Amino acid sequence: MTIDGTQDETFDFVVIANRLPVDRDMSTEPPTWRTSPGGLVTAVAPVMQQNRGAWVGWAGATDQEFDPFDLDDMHLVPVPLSSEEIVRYYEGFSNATLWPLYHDLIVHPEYHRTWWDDYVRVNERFAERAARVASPGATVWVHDYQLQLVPALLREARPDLAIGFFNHIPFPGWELFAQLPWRSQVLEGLLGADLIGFQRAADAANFRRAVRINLNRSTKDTAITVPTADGERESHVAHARAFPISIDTEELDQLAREERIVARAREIRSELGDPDVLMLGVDRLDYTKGIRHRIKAFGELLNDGSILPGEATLVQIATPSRERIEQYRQIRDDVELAVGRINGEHSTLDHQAVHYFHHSYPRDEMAAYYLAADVMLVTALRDGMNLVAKEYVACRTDDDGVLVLSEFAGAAEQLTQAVTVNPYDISGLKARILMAVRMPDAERRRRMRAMRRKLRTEDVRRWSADFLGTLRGLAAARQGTAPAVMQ
Ligand code: GDG
Repeated sequence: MTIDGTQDETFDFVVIANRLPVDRDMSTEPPTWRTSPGGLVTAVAPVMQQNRGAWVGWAGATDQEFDPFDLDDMHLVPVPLSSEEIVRYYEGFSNATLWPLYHDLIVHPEYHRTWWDDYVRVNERFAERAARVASPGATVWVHDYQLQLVPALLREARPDLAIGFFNHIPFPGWELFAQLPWRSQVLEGLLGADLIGFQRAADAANFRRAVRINLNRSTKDTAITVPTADGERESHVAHARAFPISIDTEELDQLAREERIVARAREIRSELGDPDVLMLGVDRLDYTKGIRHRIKAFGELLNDGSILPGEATLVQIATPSRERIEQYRQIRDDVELAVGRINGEHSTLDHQAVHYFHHSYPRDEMAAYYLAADVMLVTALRDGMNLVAKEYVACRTDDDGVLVLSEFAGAAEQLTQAVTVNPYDISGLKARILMAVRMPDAERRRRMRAMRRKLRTEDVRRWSADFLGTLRGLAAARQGTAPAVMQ
């Protein structure tokens, strides 16, 4: 039922994610909704349009209830969250417990029972909304670590559904995951799905191992047999395997070929004083991204004279993120201190060593930066995939440019021609940055061409088609029917 008491419409395809792909524009009277495009929208929009899909998620405003509405061929179902739930479920359990725990404990995860209680409550609310809008036998795709309990809650309410879950971030090894006081509830929550997707095969293997150790269940290849809650009979078989996410390669390639983007790329270089080498970092300002490590390496290269002052400039775009969480304030301070130090020591009136921007840019501007940069630095300490690495490659329509890529980012498994680095090894990082800066033209092009070939076929549409095709096949096998065709 909606707020005004009318019956909910139902849909054959339902996406559930923490956030709806919209922002509320408060400058108009009355306020209106604007779509906020992101990777997930691109991935699921074609399926949404062909199957009349719905998207269940938080609308971004606290303590407010909204009725479902249609926007850009999508039916959006807002889930209300109170400001207290945002503190405990989102900033707390999702981003100060699960995020650091799933990213190798780069900072200490905090475990609070009140946060967990709200995580459970909010997951129940998402599952309940989704159960109401899903048609009989619908395909439901749940996204990310904020909603790990939703698959089991949904299965309990609606055993007729085909339920998929995709984890966008890493899944830690048992030795780390074991810390979580609610580890078995989280595993059971995920096992409600028919298909649990991860970025890397290693993440899926970590999950299956946790299931074996913690729940004492056997696994066979990707399959895990899940009993019903009373343990009496077999409920279903869940499969856990890798589906590495990608980007809309074609769209970025086209964008980067537009004359205005090419001209803007030239303009960026000239505004920066036409450095011989332009290095670029683009990240949410997050402690997982290794921003401090890359700045430290760059500073040392200038200190020891390996890179001459005036030879290279580093542009670091650090998009504001999760600013109410203490560790995010800390990383911001650390990065800004490091940038200030390097600039104090190495900048001159006509050459600045590091240009640091703490704001976000329109997509066109990002494409121009990618096209302008000779060396792209992706030095994450741990990252599920890292789409920035793939976007850089997609924008290099000139087959030039060098990608320096952390071996701890999922993207390193697909972009094998990148210059890979262990960002914890500052000497090694310096050597690899120098290698990128001095790489001969022919080698740069050979590597870039190979990476571009890969992304041309392995794009985000292929990713969602693979995931949803596999999910429909598994659900059909469970129900003993032929797989329904998802357009
Ligand atoms: C999570 C996982 C996984 C950044 N600044 C601006 C801007 N961006 C865009 C980038 C890119 C996206 O944000 C960031 O994606 P990443 O993959 O790099 O990282 P997370 O945000 O941590 O994403 C990650 C991803 O989920 C998908 O599964 O790859 O591992 O952590 O698309 O371009 N876009 C614009 N202006 C900015 O200033 N327009």
